Amino acid sequence: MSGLDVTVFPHDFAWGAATAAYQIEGGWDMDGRGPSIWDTFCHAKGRVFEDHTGDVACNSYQLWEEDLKCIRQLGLTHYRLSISWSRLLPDGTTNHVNPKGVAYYNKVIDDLIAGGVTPMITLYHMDLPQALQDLGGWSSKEIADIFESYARFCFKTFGDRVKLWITVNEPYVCAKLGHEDGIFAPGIKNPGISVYLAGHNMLRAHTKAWHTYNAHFRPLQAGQVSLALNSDWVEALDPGSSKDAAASERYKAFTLDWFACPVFCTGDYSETMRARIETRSFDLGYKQGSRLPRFTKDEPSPLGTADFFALNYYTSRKVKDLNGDSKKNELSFEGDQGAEGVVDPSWPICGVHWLAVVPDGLRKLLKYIKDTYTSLPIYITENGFSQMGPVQIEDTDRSQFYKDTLQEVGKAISQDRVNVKGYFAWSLLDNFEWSDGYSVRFGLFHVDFSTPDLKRTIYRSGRDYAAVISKHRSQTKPKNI
Ligand code: GBH
Repeated sequence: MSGLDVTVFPHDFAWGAATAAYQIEGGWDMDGRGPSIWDTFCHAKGRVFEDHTGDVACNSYQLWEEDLKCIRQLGLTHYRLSISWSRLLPDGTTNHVNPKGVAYYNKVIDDLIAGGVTPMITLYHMDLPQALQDLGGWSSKEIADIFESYARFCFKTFGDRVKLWITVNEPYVCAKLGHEDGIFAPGIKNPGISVYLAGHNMLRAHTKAWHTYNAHFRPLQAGQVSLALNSDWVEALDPGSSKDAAASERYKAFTLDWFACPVFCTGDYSETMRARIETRSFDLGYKQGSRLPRFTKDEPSPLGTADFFALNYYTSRKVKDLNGDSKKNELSFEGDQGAEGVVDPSWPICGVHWLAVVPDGLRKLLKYIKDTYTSLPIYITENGFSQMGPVQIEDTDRSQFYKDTLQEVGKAISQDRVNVKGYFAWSLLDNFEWSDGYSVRFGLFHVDFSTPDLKRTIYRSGRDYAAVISKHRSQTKPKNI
Protein backbone atom coordinates (compact mmCIF):
# COMPACT_ATOMS: atom_id res chain seq x y z
CA MET A 1 0.00 0.00 0.00
CA SER A 2 2.98 2.24 -0.45
CA GLY A 3 2.08 5.47 -2.19
CA LEU A 4 -1.14 5.87 -0.22
CA ASP A 5 -1.48 9.48 0.94
CA VAL A 6 -2.09 9.11 4.66
CA THR A 7 -2.01 12.83 5.44
CA VAL A 8 -5.72 13.19 4.56
CA PHE A 9 -6.74 11.06 7.55
CA PRO A 10 -7.33 13.05 10.73
CA HIS A 11 -4.74 12.58 13.49
CA ASP A 12 -7.18 10.66 15.69
CA PHE A 13 -8.41 8.38 12.89
CA ALA A 14 -9.38 4.93 14.19
CA TRP A 15 -7.38 2.19 12.48
CA GLY A 16 -9.14 -1.02 13.27
CA ALA A 17 -9.93 -4.60 12.44
CA ALA A 18 -13.09 -6.49 13.33
CA THR A 19 -14.20 -9.96 14.36
CA ALA A 20 -17.33 -11.58 15.74
CA ALA A 21 -17.64 -13.98 18.65
CA TYR A 22 -19.14 -16.99 16.92
CA GLN A 23 -16.74 -16.67 14.00
CA ILE A 24 -13.58 -16.80 16.13
CA GLU A 25 -14.13 -17.92 19.71
CA GLY A 26 -14.83 -21.63 19.58
CA GLY A 27 -15.17 -23.05 23.09
CA TRP A 28 -18.81 -23.51 22.25
CA ASP A 29 -19.63 -25.56 25.36
CA MET A 30 -16.75 -24.54 27.61
CA ASP A 31 -16.95 -23.01 31.08
CA GLY A 32 -20.72 -22.69 31.21
CA ARG A 33 -21.44 -21.13 27.81
CA GLY A 34 -25.00 -21.76 26.68
CA PRO A 35 -25.79 -22.79 23.09
CA SER A 36 -26.64 -20.19 20.48
CA ILE A 37 -28.70 -20.48 17.31
CA TRP A 38 -25.49 -20.90 15.31
CA ASP A 39 -24.50 -23.96 17.34
CA THR A 40 -27.89 -25.49 16.57
CA PHE A 41 -27.72 -24.46 12.93
CA CYS A 42 -24.23 -25.91 12.36
CA HIS A 43 -24.87 -29.09 14.29
CA ALA A 44 -27.84 -29.89 12.05
CA LYS A 45 -26.14 -31.40 9.01
CA GLY A 46 -26.36 -29.99 5.53
CA ARG A 47 -26.64 -26.33 6.38
CA VAL A 48 -23.05 -25.13 6.25
CA PHE A 49 -20.30 -25.85 3.70
CA GLU A 50 -19.04 -29.40 4.40
CA ASP A 51 -20.81 -29.26 7.75
CA HIS A 52 -18.18 -26.96 9.23
CA THR A 53 -19.01 -25.54 12.66
CA GLY A 54 -17.81 -22.82 14.99
CA ASP A 55 -17.18 -25.38 17.76
CA VAL A 56 -13.47 -24.56 17.74
CA ALA A 57 -13.08 -21.82 15.09
CA CYS A 58 -9.89 -19.82 15.87
CA ASN A 59 -10.22 -20.91 19.50
CA SER A 60 -9.95 -17.28 20.51
CA TYR A 61 -11.65 -18.25 23.76
CA GLN A 62 -8.44 -20.00 24.77
CA LEU A 63 -6.00 -18.26 22.46
CA TRP A 64 -6.91 -14.64 23.13
CA GLU A 65 -3.28 -13.82 23.79
CA GLU A 66 -2.43 -14.92 20.24
CA ASP A 67 -5.06 -12.55 18.88
CA LEU A 68 -3.66 -9.78 21.02
CA LYS A 69 -0.23 -10.36 19.46
CA CYS A 70 -1.81 -10.00 16.01
CA ILE A 71 -3.53 -6.78 17.04
CA ARG A 72 -0.25 -5.39 18.34
CA GLN A 73 1.66 -6.51 15.29
CA LEU A 74 -0.73 -4.55 13.09
CA GLY A 75 -0.45 -1.52 15.36
CA LEU A 76 -4.24 -1.15 15.47
CA THR A 77 -5.62 1.78 17.42
CA HIS A 78 -9.05 0.11 17.65
CA TYR A 79 -10.35 -3.45 17.76
CA ARG A 80 -13.98 -4.36 17.13
CA LEU A 81 -15.18 -7.59 18.70
CA SER A 82 -18.53 -8.98 19.66
CA ILE A 83 -19.75 -10.55 22.85
CA SER A 84 -21.23 -14.02 22.75
CA TRP A 85 -24.52 -13.34 24.53
CA SER A 86 -24.85 -16.98 25.62
CA ARG A 87 -21.31 -17.07 27.01
CA LEU A 88 -22.21 -14.23 29.32
CA LEU A 89 -25.84 -15.15 29.98
CA PRO A 90 -26.25 -18.85 29.10
CA ASP A 91 -30.05 -18.74 28.84
CA GLY A 92 -30.06 -15.20 27.48
CA THR A 93 -31.50 -13.64 30.62
CA THR A 94 -29.81 -11.89 33.52
CA ASN A 95 -31.29 -14.54 35.84
CA HIS A 96 -28.10 -16.54 35.28
CA VAL A 97 -24.77 -14.84 34.81
CA ASN A 98 -21.74 -16.91 33.80
CA PRO A 99 -18.79 -15.53 35.81
CA LYS A 100 -16.26 -17.18 33.47
CA GLY A 101 -17.82 -15.34 30.56
CA VAL A 102 -17.57 -12.05 32.42
CA ALA A 103 -13.94 -12.82 33.28
CA TYR A 104 -13.08 -13.61 29.65
CA TYR A 105 -14.38 -10.32 28.29
CA ASN A 106 -12.90 -8.39 31.20
CA LYS A 107 -9.50 -9.78 30.35
CA VAL A 108 -9.86 -9.00 26.64
CA ILE A 109 -10.94 -5.45 27.38
CA ASP A 110 -8.24 -4.88 29.99
CA ASP A 111 -5.50 -6.26 27.73
CA LEU A 112 -6.61 -4.08 24.84
CA ILE A 113 -6.65 -0.96 26.95
CA ALA A 114 -3.30 -1.78 28.55
CA GLY A 115 -1.89 -2.01 25.02
CA GLY A 116 -3.36 1.35 24.01
CA VAL A 117 -6.06 -0.21 21.80
CA THR A 118 -9.62 1.14 22.02
CA PRO A 119 -12.30 -1.56 22.04
CA MET A 120 -15.52 -1.25 20.05
CA ILE A 121 -17.99 -3.86 21.23
CA THR A 122 -20.90 -5.34 19.34
CA LEU A 123 -23.58 -6.83 21.55
CA TYR A 124 -25.27 -8.90 18.88
CA HIS A 125 -23.53 -10.37 15.85
CA MET A 126 -25.91 -13.11 14.61
CA ASP A 127 -25.66 -15.43 17.64
CA LEU A 128 -28.90 -15.42 19.63
CA PRO A 129 -28.95 -17.67 22.72
CA GLN A 130 -30.84 -20.81 21.72
CA ALA A 131 -32.98 -20.52 24.86
CA LEU A 132 -34.36 -17.25 23.50
CA GLN A 133 -34.96 -18.74 20.07
CA ASP A 134 -37.03 -21.37 21.84
CA LEU A 135 -39.25 -18.53 23.09
CA GLY A 136 -39.71 -17.18 19.57
CA GLY A 137 -36.42 -15.35 19.04
CA TRP A 138 -36.49 -12.15 17.03
CA SER A 139 -40.08 -12.84 16.02
CA SER A 140 -41.32 -12.43 19.58
CA LYS A 141 -42.29 -9.07 21.02
CA GLU A 142 -40.59 -9.84 24.34
CA ILE A 143 -37.13 -10.08 22.79
CA ALA A 144 -36.71 -6.29 22.85
CA ASP A 145 -36.93 -6.09 26.64
CA ILE A 146 -34.71 -9.14 27.08
CA PHE A 147 -32.10 -7.56 24.81
CA GLU A 148 -32.39 -4.33 26.76
CA SER A 149 -31.56 -6.20 30.00
CA TYR A 150 -28.58 -7.85 28.34
CA ALA A 151 -27.37 -4.49 27.02
CA ARG A 152 -27.84 -2.91 30.44
CA PHE A 153 -25.80 -5.73 31.98
CA CYS A 154 -22.98 -5.13 29.49
CA PHE A 155 -22.99 -1.35 29.95
CA LYS A 156 -22.91 -1.83 33.73
CA THR A 157 -20.18 -4.49 33.64
CA PHE A 158 -17.87 -3.22 30.90
CA GLY A 159 -18.94 0.38 30.26
CA ASP A 160 -16.40 1.88 32.64
CA ARG A 161 -13.80 0.92 30.00
CA VAL A 162 -15.76 0.45 26.76
CA LYS A 163 -16.88 3.68 25.11
CA LEU A 164 -17.91 2.52 21.64
CA TRP A 165 -20.90 0.21 21.40
CA ILE A 166 -22.77 -1.41 18.54
CA THR A 167 -26.09 -2.90 19.59
CA VAL A 168 -27.02 -5.04 16.58
CA ASN A 169 -24.78 -5.90 13.65
CA GLU A 170 -26.48 -5.94 10.26
CA PRO A 171 -30.15 -6.29 11.16
CA TYR A 172 -30.80 -6.63 7.41
CA VAL A 173 -28.68 -9.79 7.18
CA CYS A 174 -30.04 -11.33 10.38
CA ALA A 175 -33.62 -10.69 9.31
CA LYS A 176 -33.33 -11.53 5.61
CA LEU A 177 -30.88 -14.44 5.60
CA GLY A 178 -32.10 -15.83 8.91
CA HIS A 179 -35.89 -15.43 8.60
CA GLU A 180 -36.66 -15.17 4.86
CA ASP A 181 -34.03 -17.18 2.99
CA GLY A 182 -33.21 -19.53 5.86
CA ILE A 183 -29.54 -19.71 4.90
CA PHE A 184 -28.35 -18.21 8.21
CA ALA A 185 -29.44 -19.26 11.69
CA PRO A 186 -32.14 -19.72 12.85
CA GLY A 187 -32.88 -21.00 9.34
CA ILE A 188 -36.48 -19.80 9.12
CA LYS A 189 -38.07 -19.64 5.67
CA ASN A 190 -41.27 -17.69 6.04
CA PRO A 191 -41.12 -15.39 3.04
CA GLY A 192 -42.53 -11.90 3.20
CA ILE A 193 -43.58 -12.07 6.84
CA SER A 194 -41.00 -13.01 9.49
CA VAL A 195 -38.33 -10.89 7.86
CA TYR A 196 -40.18 -7.65 8.68
CA LEU A 197 -41.13 -8.81 12.15
CA ALA A 198 -37.55 -9.80 13.00
CA GLY A 199 -36.19 -6.53 11.59
CA HIS A 200 -38.78 -4.58 13.56
CA ASN A 201 -37.93 -6.29 16.83
CA MET A 202 -34.22 -5.68 16.26
CA LEU A 203 -34.99 -1.99 15.83
CA ARG A 204 -37.10 -2.01 18.98
CA ALA A 205 -34.33 -3.81 20.86
CA HIS A 206 -31.71 -1.36 19.61
CA THR A 207 -33.93 1.59 20.51
CA LYS A 208 -34.50 0.41 24.06
CA ALA A 209 -30.80 -0.27 24.57
CA TRP A 210 -29.82 3.16 23.26
CA HIS A 211 -32.35 4.88 25.54
CA THR A 212 -31.10 2.91 28.52
CA TYR A 213 -27.54 3.95 27.77
CA ASN A 214 -28.58 7.53 27.18
CA ALA A 215 -30.51 7.87 30.40
CA HIS A 216 -28.51 5.74 32.82
CA PHE A 217 -24.97 5.28 31.57
CA ARG A 218 -24.01 8.17 29.32
CA PRO A 219 -23.91 10.70 32.16
CA LEU A 220 -21.19 8.68 33.91
CA GLN A 221 -19.55 6.70 31.14
CA ALA A 222 -19.68 9.23 28.27
CA GLY A 223 -19.60 6.61 25.51
CA GLN A 224 -21.38 6.29 22.20
CA VAL A 225 -23.89 3.76 20.91
CA SER A 226 -25.04 2.89 17.40
CA LEU A 227 -26.10 -0.04 15.24
CA ALA A 228 -24.08 -1.34 12.27
CA LEU A 229 -25.89 -1.21 8.94
CA ASN A 230 -24.64 -3.06 5.90
CA SER A 231 -25.19 -1.58 2.49
CA ASP A 232 -24.03 -2.00 -1.05
CA TRP A 233 -23.70 1.08 -3.25
CA VAL A 234 -26.40 0.83 -5.89
CA GLU A 235 -27.15 2.56 -9.18
CA ALA A 236 -29.71 1.93 -11.92
CA LEU A 237 -28.50 -0.67 -14.41
CA ASP A 238 -29.63 1.42 -17.37
CA PRO A 239 -29.27 5.06 -16.35
CA GLY A 240 -31.72 6.04 -19.12
CA SER A 241 -34.47 3.73 -17.90
CA SER A 242 -37.03 5.20 -15.53
CA LYS A 243 -38.03 1.65 -14.54
CA ASP A 244 -34.48 0.87 -13.44
CA ALA A 245 -34.27 4.19 -11.64
CA ALA A 246 -37.44 3.41 -9.70
CA ALA A 247 -36.18 -0.12 -9.02
CA SER A 248 -32.94 1.31 -7.69
CA GLU A 249 -34.90 3.55 -5.30
CA ARG A 250 -36.92 0.55 -4.13
CA TYR A 251 -33.75 -1.46 -3.65
CA LYS A 252 -32.42 1.23 -1.30
CA ALA A 253 -35.78 1.51 0.44
CA PHE A 254 -35.63 -2.17 1.37
CA THR A 255 -31.97 -2.28 2.38
CA LEU A 256 -30.24 0.72 3.94
CA ASP A 257 -33.40 2.81 4.30
CA TRP A 258 -35.24 0.01 6.06
CA PHE A 259 -33.22 0.71 9.21
CA ALA A 260 -31.64 4.09 8.53
CA CYS A 261 -34.93 5.86 7.91
CA PRO A 262 -36.41 5.03 11.34
CA VAL A 263 -33.17 5.88 13.15
CA PHE A 264 -31.87 8.87 11.19
CA CYS A 265 -34.80 10.39 9.27
CA THR A 266 -38.37 10.02 10.46
CA GLY A 267 -38.76 7.47 13.23
CA ASP A 268 -40.68 5.25 10.80
CA TYR A 269 -40.12 3.10 7.74
CA SER A 270 -39.98 4.94 4.44
CA GLU A 271 -43.20 5.67 2.58
CA THR A 272 -41.89 3.66 -0.38
CA MET A 273 -41.39 0.56 1.73
CA ARG A 274 -44.70 0.84 3.53
CA ALA A 275 -46.68 1.56 0.36
CA ARG A 276 -45.14 -1.37 -1.55
CA ILE A 277 -45.83 -3.83 1.24
CA GLU A 278 -49.40 -2.64 1.83
CA THR A 279 -50.27 -2.64 -1.87
CA ARG A 280 -48.85 -6.07 -2.48
CA SER A 281 -50.51 -7.52 0.61
CA PHE A 282 -53.80 -6.29 -0.82
CA ASP A 283 -53.06 -7.49 -4.35
CA LEU A 284 -51.99 -10.94 -3.20
CA GLY A 285 -54.97 -11.26 -0.88
CA TYR A 286 -53.01 -11.29 2.39
CA LYS A 287 -55.53 -10.30 5.05
CA GLN A 288 -53.86 -10.85 8.42
CA GLY A 289 -53.03 -7.22 9.09
CA SER A 290 -49.94 -5.36 7.98
CA ARG A 291 -46.80 -7.38 7.30
CA LEU A 292 -44.71 -4.34 8.13
CA PRO A 293 -45.23 -3.66 11.84
CA ARG A 294 -45.80 -0.17 13.18
CA PHE A 295 -43.89 1.67 15.87
CA THR A 296 -46.29 2.47 18.68
CA LYS A 297 -46.58 5.53 20.89
CA ASP A 298 -46.13 3.56 24.11
CA GLU A 299 -42.51 2.80 23.27
CA PRO A 300 -39.62 5.20 22.68
CA SER A 301 -39.10 6.23 19.06
CA PRO A 302 -36.10 4.91 17.13
CA LEU A 303 -35.50 8.40 15.79
CA GLY A 304 -32.20 9.79 17.00
CA THR A 305 -31.01 6.56 18.62
CA ALA A 306 -27.49 6.59 17.16
CA ASP A 307 -24.48 8.60 18.25
CA PHE A 308 -22.57 7.83 15.07
CA PHE A 309 -23.23 6.04 11.79
CA ALA A 310 -21.69 2.55 11.60
CA LEU A 311 -21.39 1.23 8.06
CA ASN A 312 -20.42 -2.21 6.80
CA TYR A 313 -19.56 -1.89 3.11
CA TYR A 314 -18.39 -4.74 0.89
CA THR A 315 -19.65 -4.35 -2.66
CA SER A 316 -21.89 -2.61 -5.21
CA ARG A 317 -24.78 -3.56 -7.45
CA LYS A 318 -26.47 -2.34 -10.62
CA VAL A 319 -30.23 -2.54 -10.18
CA LYS A 320 -32.95 -3.47 -12.60
CA ASP A 321 -36.69 -3.85 -12.35
CA LEU A 322 -37.75 -7.34 -11.29
CA ASN A 323 -39.63 -8.11 -14.43
CA GLY A 324 -41.78 -11.12 -15.13
CA ASP A 325 -40.00 -13.00 -12.36
CA SER A 326 -42.03 -15.51 -10.41
CA LYS A 327 -41.16 -13.55 -7.25
CA LYS A 328 -43.44 -10.79 -8.48
CA ASN A 329 -46.54 -12.81 -7.78
CA GLU A 330 -45.59 -14.46 -4.56
CA LEU A 331 -45.45 -13.17 -1.04
CA SER A 332 -41.76 -12.44 -0.50
CA PHE A 333 -39.30 -9.76 0.44
CA GLU A 334 -37.83 -9.72 -3.06
CA GLY A 335 -41.28 -9.50 -4.61
CA ASP A 336 -42.03 -6.54 -2.33
CA GLN A 337 -38.75 -4.94 -3.25
CA GLY A 338 -39.40 -5.54 -6.94
CA ALA A 339 -35.79 -5.01 -7.84
CA GLU A 340 -32.81 -7.12 -8.61
CA GLY A 341 -29.16 -6.27 -8.06
CA VAL A 342 -26.65 -7.51 -10.61
CA VAL A 343 -22.89 -7.36 -10.84
CA ASP A 344 -21.31 -5.23 -13.55
CA PRO A 345 -19.17 -7.55 -15.70
CA SER A 346 -16.25 -5.12 -15.46
CA TRP A 347 -15.99 -5.59 -11.69
CA PRO A 348 -13.50 -8.23 -10.52
CA ILE A 349 -14.86 -10.88 -8.15
CA CYS A 350 -12.65 -11.60 -5.17
CA GLY A 351 -13.05 -15.07 -3.74
CA VAL A 352 -16.66 -15.52 -2.75
CA HIS A 353 -19.18 -15.03 -5.59
CA TRP A 354 -21.08 -12.04 -4.17
CA LEU A 355 -18.02 -9.91 -3.55
CA ALA A 356 -17.42 -7.70 -6.58
CA VAL A 357 -14.58 -5.29 -5.92
CA VAL A 358 -15.81 -1.69 -6.22
CA PRO A 359 -13.75 0.60 -3.98
CA ASP A 360 -15.22 3.85 -5.31
CA GLY A 361 -18.69 2.59 -4.37
CA LEU A 362 -17.63 3.19 -0.77
CA ARG A 363 -16.76 6.83 -1.46
CA LYS A 364 -20.13 7.37 -3.15
CA LEU A 365 -21.97 5.64 -0.32
CA LEU A 366 -20.22 7.74 2.33
CA LYS A 367 -21.23 10.94 0.57
CA TYR A 368 -24.75 9.61 0.13
CA ILE A 369 -25.02 8.87 3.84
CA LYS A 370 -23.85 12.35 4.72
CA ASP A 371 -26.24 13.98 2.22
CA THR A 372 -29.24 11.76 3.01
CA TYR A 373 -29.11 10.69 6.62
CA THR A 374 -26.81 12.46 8.97
CA SER A 375 -23.82 14.65 9.56
CA LEU A 376 -22.82 12.53 12.54
CA PRO A 377 -19.36 10.93 12.35
CA ILE A 378 -19.18 7.72 10.33
CA TYR A 379 -17.20 4.64 11.26
CA ILE A 380 -16.68 2.05 8.54
CA THR A 381 -17.17 -0.88 10.88
CA GLU A 382 -16.47 -3.57 8.25
CA ASN A 383 -14.88 -3.79 4.82
CA GLY A 384 -12.78 -6.56 3.35
CA PHE A 385 -11.69 -8.90 0.62
CA SER A 386 -11.88 -12.68 0.55
CA GLN A 387 -9.73 -15.50 -0.67
CA MET A 388 -10.80 -19.03 -1.66
CA GLY A 389 -8.90 -22.05 -2.90
CA PRO A 390 -5.15 -22.41 -2.23
CA VAL A 391 -3.80 -20.20 0.56
CA GLN A 392 -1.81 -17.25 -0.69
CA ILE A 393 0.16 -15.55 2.05
CA GLU A 394 1.53 -13.11 -0.53
CA ASP A 395 -1.96 -11.75 -1.20
CA THR A 396 -0.99 -8.77 -3.32
CA ASP A 397 -4.52 -8.50 -4.71
CA ARG A 398 -5.97 -8.04 -1.22
CA SER A 399 -3.26 -5.53 -0.40
CA GLN A 400 -4.10 -3.58 -3.56
CA PHE A 401 -7.78 -3.73 -2.60
CA TYR A 402 -7.08 -2.16 0.81
CA LYS A 403 -4.94 0.53 -0.76
CA ASP A 404 -7.59 1.39 -3.37
CA THR A 405 -10.31 1.40 -0.75
CA LEU A 406 -8.40 3.59 1.70
CA GLN A 407 -7.65 5.97 -1.14
CA GLU A 408 -11.40 6.30 -1.74
CA VAL A 409 -12.02 6.85 1.97
CA GLY A 410 -9.34 9.54 1.84
CA LYS A 411 -11.16 11.26 -1.04
CA ALA A 412 -14.44 11.09 0.86
CA ILE A 413 -12.72 12.87 3.74
CA SER A 414 -10.68 15.47 1.87
CA GLN A 415 -12.86 16.18 -1.18
CA ASP A 416 -16.41 15.31 -0.14
CA ARG A 417 -15.91 16.52 3.44
CA VAL A 418 -17.43 13.40 4.97
CA ASN A 419 -16.62 13.03 8.65
CA VAL A 420 -15.16 9.53 8.58
CA LYS A 421 -13.78 8.71 12.02
CA GLY A 422 -12.39 5.27 11.42
CA TYR A 423 -11.98 2.14 9.35
CA PHE A 424 -12.22 -1.48 10.52
CA ALA A 425 -10.89 -4.13 8.17
CA TRP A 426 -12.88 -7.34 8.12
CA SER A 427 -11.24 -9.36 9.49
CA LEU A 428 -8.35 -9.67 11.90
CA LEU A 429 -8.26 -13.43 11.30
CA ASP A 430 -9.43 -16.02 8.81
CA ASN A 431 -12.51 -17.35 10.54
CA PHE A 432 -15.82 -19.18 10.34
CA GLU A 433 -17.51 -17.47 7.40
CA TRP A 434 -21.08 -18.48 8.30
CA SER A 435 -22.69 -20.72 5.62
CA ASP A 436 -19.37 -20.87 3.77
CA GLY A 437 -17.58 -22.35 6.77
CA TYR A 438 -13.80 -22.07 6.49
CA SER A 439 -13.79 -22.13 2.68
CA VAL A 440 -13.72 -18.33 2.48
CA ARG A 441 -10.84 -16.42 4.12
CA PHE A 442 -11.17 -12.75 5.06
CA GLY A 443 -8.24 -12.42 7.47
CA LEU A 444 -5.28 -10.09 7.71
CA PHE A 445 -3.82 -13.13 9.43
CA HIS A 446 -4.04 -16.62 8.05
CA VAL A 447 -5.21 -19.24 10.55
CA ASP A 448 -4.09 -22.81 9.96
CA PHE A 449 -7.25 -24.73 10.83
CA SER A 450 -5.56 -28.05 10.08
CA THR A 451 -3.34 -27.93 13.17
CA PRO A 452 -4.50 -27.86 16.79
CA ASP A 453 -2.49 -24.76 17.65
CA LEU A 454 -4.38 -22.80 14.95
CA LYS A 455 -1.25 -20.90 14.11
CA ARG A 456 -1.72 -17.30 13.00
CA THR A 457 0.50 -16.07 10.14
CA ILE A 458 0.36 -12.53 8.87
CA TYR A 459 -0.61 -12.11 5.23
CA ARG A 460 1.21 -9.62 3.09
CA SER A 461 -1.95 -7.46 3.22
CA GLY A 462 -1.60 -7.45 7.01
CA ARG A 463 2.00 -6.28 6.81
CA ASP A 464 1.04 -3.57 4.35
CA TYR A 465 -1.90 -2.42 6.50
CA ALA A 466 0.45 -2.23 9.47
CA ALA A 467 2.81 -0.06 7.42
CA VAL A 468 -0.03 2.36 6.56
CA ILE A 469 -1.03 2.66 10.20
CA SER A 470 2.53 3.23 11.34
CA LYS A 471 3.16 5.82 8.61
CA HIS A 472 0.01 7.71 9.52
CA ARG A 473 0.81 7.64 13.20
CA SER A 474 4.38 8.86 12.71
CA GLN A 475 3.26 11.67 10.41
CA THR A 476 0.52 12.94 12.62
CA LYS A 477 2.21 12.53 15.97
CA PRO A 478 2.41 15.88 17.73
CA LYS A 479 5.98 17.11 17.22
CA ASN A 480 8.10 18.17 20.17
CA ILE A 481 9.66 21.39 19.02
C1 GBH B 1 -20.61 -9.28 7.03
O1 GBH B 1 -21.81 -9.38 6.33
C2 GBH B 1 -20.75 -9.90 8.40
O2 GBH B 1 -21.03 -8.92 9.37
C3 GBH B 1 -19.54 -10.68 8.82
O3 GBH B 1 -19.85 -11.44 9.95
C4 GBH B 1 -19.08 -11.53 7.67
O4 GBH B 1 -18.05 -12.40 8.03
C5 GBH B 1 -18.62 -10.60 6.58
O5 GBH B 1 -19.67 -9.78 6.19
C6 GBH B 1 -18.14 -11.29 5.32
O6 GBH B 1 -19.19 -11.94 4.68
O7 GBH B 1 -24.44 -15.79 -0.51
O8 GBH B 1 -25.42 -14.40 -2.23
O9 GBH B 1 -26.79 -15.24 -0.45
C7 GBH B 1 -21.79 -8.81 5.03
C8 GBH B 1 -23.11 -9.03 4.36
C9 GBH B 1 -24.15 -11.16 4.06
C10 GBH B 1 -23.18 -10.00 2.24
C11 GBH B 1 -24.17 -12.43 3.27
C12 GBH B 1 -23.23 -11.25 1.42
C13 GBH B 1 -24.25 -13.41 1.12
C14 GBH B 1 -25.19 -13.32 0.00
N1 GBH B 1 -23.09 -10.28 3.65
N2 GBH B 1 -24.28 -12.14 1.85
S1 GBH B 1 -25.48 -14.79 -0.84
